[in-house]
Amino acid sequence: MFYNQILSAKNKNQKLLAVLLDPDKIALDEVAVLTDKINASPATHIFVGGSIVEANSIDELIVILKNKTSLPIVLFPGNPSQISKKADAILFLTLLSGRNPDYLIEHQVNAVPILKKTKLEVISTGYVLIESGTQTAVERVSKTDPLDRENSDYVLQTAQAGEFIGNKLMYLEAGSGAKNAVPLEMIRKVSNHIDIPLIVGGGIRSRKAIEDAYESGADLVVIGTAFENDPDFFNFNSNA
Ligand code: 1GP
Repeated sequence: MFYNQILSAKNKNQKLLAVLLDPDKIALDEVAVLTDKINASPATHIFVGGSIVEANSIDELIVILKNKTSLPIVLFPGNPSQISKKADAILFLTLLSGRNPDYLIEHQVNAVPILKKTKLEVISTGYVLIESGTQTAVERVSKTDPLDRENSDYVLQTAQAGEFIGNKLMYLEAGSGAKNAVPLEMIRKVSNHIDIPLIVGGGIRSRKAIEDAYESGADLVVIGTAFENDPDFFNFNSNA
């Protein structure tokens, strides 16, 4: 159902926007106020997760969110410990850019018994990490190298392999807080040559950068750090 909504938005060329909340970076007593800001923003989805979530507060965070918003809550987990049955859906990620079997199949296998006890909609998602100028948490935690930001052909080939494998979404990721976002020409190339919806995130910090990503072919843009640093980010007054 949530996947079908994303697909139908893509078919209508309606662009989607997710706010990423990392349970380790927000205090639970701030969530209600932040959710009001999200409700007043153009966000269409809330993603919850991070590379390392140490706080054992994902369930609690989602309960507060659910009380305050009707936006879909989608898990974006760094590992199976971040699964919460309180969410609506989960991006079931495969780190296609890396060659670490833990992030290609081990975590996925370990997640199954947990997922089978939930009603979460599981959405197969190819996750492709692109070099962004500095080492990001995904690189560090997954112990994998990102793909060369100059080599769009290889990034496309990787995304197409994910599509052939059966991924339902493709996520081009520069990494949270990335110095440089995914190059626009890379977004364009990938979006022109895959049929599944394209998510783009990492290092996007302005309204213009969001618009540029959409114009280049992103179907859904993810904003994490910019909103963490400035809860008024979506007012778009100071950063246009
Ligand atoms: C990270 O793509 C997301 O997984 C968001 O990145 O924190 O840089 O917005 P930022």
